[in-house]
Amino acid sequence: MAMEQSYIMIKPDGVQRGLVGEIIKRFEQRGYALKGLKIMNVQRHLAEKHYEDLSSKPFFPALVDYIISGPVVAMVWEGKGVVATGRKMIGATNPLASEPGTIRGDFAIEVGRNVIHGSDSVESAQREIALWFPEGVTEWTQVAKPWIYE
Ligand code: RTP
Repeated sequence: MAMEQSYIMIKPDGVQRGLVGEIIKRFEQRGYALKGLKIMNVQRHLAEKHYEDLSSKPFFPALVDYIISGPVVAMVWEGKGVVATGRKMIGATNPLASEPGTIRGDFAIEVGRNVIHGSDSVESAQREIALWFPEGVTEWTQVAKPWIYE
């Protein structure tokens, strides 16, 4: 049975601030499996496509400039409920409203520097994974599965 996948991206501020290891650690320790991982500079058209639903928002130009301002770490994480749980682990869009213990609640202050992206639905995840990983992701079996799932 195919497991749910989410597209998780450490934004340029998260990379520049050295939070890559901390963020990967949180998803790994939760029990999720890393199926795709790369660091990359983002072309403007890819950032615009990723956030196309927000293209009419006043903050859209600043958002695109932010995403292309430095390398991002693009990831695919897999596991039961990873889309919704990933969003909980990330915290509210506005870091000041994010609970302590969440990634944004522990590491961010402003909405325009909120460190990380996570897909907001299974459908968005499928679209985003196809967009960011056109080459596909890595197939492997998490041997620890029986110790994570009953
Ligand atoms: P993301 O897509 O990055 O995971 O964030 P999200 O679902 O929590 O929030 P969304 O509404 O999709 O917004 C996408 C990103 O746009 C920036 N933003 N800036 N200045 C503003 O009012 C504002 N609102 C949103 C944030 O970087 C947000 O993560």
